[in-house]
Amino acid sequence: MTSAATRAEICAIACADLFAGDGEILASPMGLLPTLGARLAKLTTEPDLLLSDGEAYLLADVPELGNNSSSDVEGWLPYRKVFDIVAHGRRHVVMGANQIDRYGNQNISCIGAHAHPTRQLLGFRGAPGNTVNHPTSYWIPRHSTRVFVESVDVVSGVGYDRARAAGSSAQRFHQIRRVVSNLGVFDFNTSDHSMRLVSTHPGVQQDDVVQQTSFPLDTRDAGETRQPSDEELRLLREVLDPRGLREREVSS
Ligand code: F8G
Repeated sequence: MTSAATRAEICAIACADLFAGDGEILASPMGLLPTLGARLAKLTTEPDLLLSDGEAYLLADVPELGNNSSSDVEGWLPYRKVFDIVAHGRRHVVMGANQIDRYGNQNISCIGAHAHPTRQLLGFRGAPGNTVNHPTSYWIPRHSTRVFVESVDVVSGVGYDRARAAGSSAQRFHQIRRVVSNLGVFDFNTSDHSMRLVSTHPGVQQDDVVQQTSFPLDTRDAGETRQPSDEELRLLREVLDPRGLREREVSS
């Protein structure tokens, strides 16, 4: 009898489902759980996904998390080449966010005023180009009102309101697919493209999510995040992450 899925495993499944229907594109998961999800998707529903080692090599196989040394390299993809793929749009990136707001504006740049930040973070990185060129999703390992804010301090990834204000060229390829946090799954399929709750993870109450979110959430059609199949659990536990690194990122 397979033991029940942990919260980390539910998050890994939700991250794998981000790539549903993507086909033969470059998957660029940033972080442990998104990487685990992309590799699980490749082994199950999305065999045509192109995976990299997160630095400069395309992988021919699907290695265990944290063990790229054993993988077969099938191509070289330095950053300058990634920009070509970004511009062509055949990519789905899963980024993180120090802050994200109700229209999907993301901040990984700094906290406070850009001219005099109280905290310098990663910087804009590829966030602006990603969000106006191809599908973008977000992974938030610690859902809180500090992250899900009324308004981000600095916009790195562009949200639906700003894409709309910038006009059709900014909107044409703009698509924030989903946000996965340790509490639930969210999208922007509402009339004004504000964030809505798609599902809460098993054991999470909708009120938990509402309390940990600084802006109103549409929760009307929310369900429960799906459970992994026995085969998906086997792949997670025995093939992709036998050392259980996933449990360090998300506690149950
Ligand atoms: C806060 C907050 C908050 C943090 N409110 N304070 C404080 C108040 C916290 C700490 C301090 C630090 C295509 C492409 C690219 C490339 C390509 C082109 C990308 C070339 C590659 C390179 C490039 C972008 C990819 C991501 C980011 C992934 C994360 C973070 C994190 C943790 C969010 C999980 N709200 N928040 N503080 N990158 N990483 O109290 O204060 O600030 O806090 O796509 O790059 O250029 O383009 O963030 O911060 O997606 O998401 O790791 O920065 O580690 O340590 O938590 O404690 O020190 O006082 P973090 P953290 P203090 S795509």
